[in-house]
Parts: sequence; structure tokens; C-alpha cells
Amino acid sequence: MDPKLDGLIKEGYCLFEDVLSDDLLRRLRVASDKLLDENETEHKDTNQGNLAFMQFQDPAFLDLITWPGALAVLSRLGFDRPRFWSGFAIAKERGETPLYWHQDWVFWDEPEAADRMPHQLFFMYYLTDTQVENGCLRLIPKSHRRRFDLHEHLGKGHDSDIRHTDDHRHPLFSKHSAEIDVSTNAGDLVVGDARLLHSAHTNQTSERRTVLTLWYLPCYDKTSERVRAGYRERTNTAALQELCAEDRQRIAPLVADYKGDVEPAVWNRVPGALLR
Ligand SMILES: O=C(O)CCC(=O)C(=O)O
Repeated sequence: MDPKLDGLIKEGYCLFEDVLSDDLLRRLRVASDKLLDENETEHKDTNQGNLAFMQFQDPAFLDLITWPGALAVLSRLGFDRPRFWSGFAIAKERGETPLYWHQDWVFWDEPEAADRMPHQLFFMYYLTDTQVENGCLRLIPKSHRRRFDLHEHLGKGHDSDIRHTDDHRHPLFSKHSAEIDVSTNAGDLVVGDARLLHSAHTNQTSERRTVLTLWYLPCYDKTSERVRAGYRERTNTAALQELCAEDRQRIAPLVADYKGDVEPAVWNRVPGALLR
């Protein structure tokens, strides 16, 4: 088995170096700074940082979603017909508190929650080099399929009060004995299973630290109709309609295109009996 796929399956993540070109990286920095500077939504100032929905506000974002290097990574991992779900730009400004431990799978009542293979992957691109000092990613290997003590405190994750609490003594802000730091160089790609527990350190520097997180559905055609219908409920199809014909054509192979009428899977962020 490919060692990266082995890492993804066993540890819940893998790292690919130098995936973005210098030119795309430069354009993404400009585009994401603008997006984050202009963000006036309720997501602007939370324990997640300054979070903005990344759609097609700038041509660089479409280039990133359809980036041949990213599709080559998916293909190397054995996912030849992935779909794109959504994307976010997340800035950690100077002195911002650590992120809380969380996981991002939202269909915990569905059999996919216990699958060996991931049904939802994060692609995280940090736009600067990251270390502990400026808020690099932390994660708990194997936590995508194995229950850890932290799971008892997770609650509804991003859908809960932990996004806004001032009490950073909460266990979800604690250091964990199994955690590891993932330092990256700008242009590297961290691929992870949505079920993996992850977080990020405080940014102690004076520079903004931005990550672009893209969500791909790697084996969409093998994912149940219920889950595909669930994703459809939370997809902004209007943004796609606004693209010009040429851009729509570029993204067409990645569009999550479920058209059935099955009852959508219930949105449930709380890992239950399917996590052992
Ligand atoms: O801000 C970070 O470094 C992590 C972002 C994150 O957890 C996410 O996008 O799910």
C-alpha cells in the first residue's frame, strides 16, 4: 500500500510537501487577506479565529479547488473520482487563543462513521511556514477511529458554546499526552480524515497565520445516498450558478451531484457508539 494512504488510514492524516506553486501561493495570500479583512460575519471573532467561507470570490480559489497537484494527491491516495464540498479561510491573528480540540465529521449516526476508509477529507494549506510559536496544527494520531478521553468533552464541536467561551481552562483547550505538532512550510498540504481530533496552538507572533481548509469527499460514489443527500442540504449551489460557463466546466467533475430523493442523513457532530 502507498505509505501516504497507509498513514491516512492508520494515523488519520498524512503530509505532502510543496504542493502549491509560488505564484498560486502569492495569489492565495492576497485573496485570503482581502476576504478575511472584509469578513463581517458572526464567524469573524471566535475561538476558531477569523473564519470566512471560501467560495469563488477570487479566481485563485477556483484554481486551488481544482489544483492539479491536489487532484494528483487524491489520485495517489486511490481516490480517482473525488468531489469538492466546501472551503474556509481561517486566520489566527496575533495573540489569539488556541483553537479547541474538535473533529469535523457530521454524520455520526451513519455506518460511514465507522469505516476504515475516510468519506470526508480536509486539505489544509497553511499560507506561511508554521511552528508552535505562530499557531501550527496539533492533532491526535489515530483519534479518527479510536476513542480518547477528550471525546467525552467534545459535545457538538463547532456548533456549540466552545466557539465563544472565555474559559480556556476547559479540557478542550488542554494539552494532551498523545498530541503531536504538525509544522509545515508554506505550500505544503496536510491531508486528514474529518473524524480526526485536531486543534491549533496560540499565535504568539505579530504576523497573521492563515490556513485554507478545503473539504473533499474522496469516495463519493461509494458513500451512501443518505449521506450524499446530507451533504447536498449543506452545499451552496447558488455560488456555482454564478460562475461563468468556462469556470463551471472546470469544476464540473468535482461537483457533488447527488440527485436522488432519499431522506438526508441527520447532521450529528457527536461521536457516538460507532466510535470505539
Ligand atoms: O486553524 C487551524 O490551524 C485549524 C483549522 C481547523 O481546525 C479546521 O479548518 O478544521
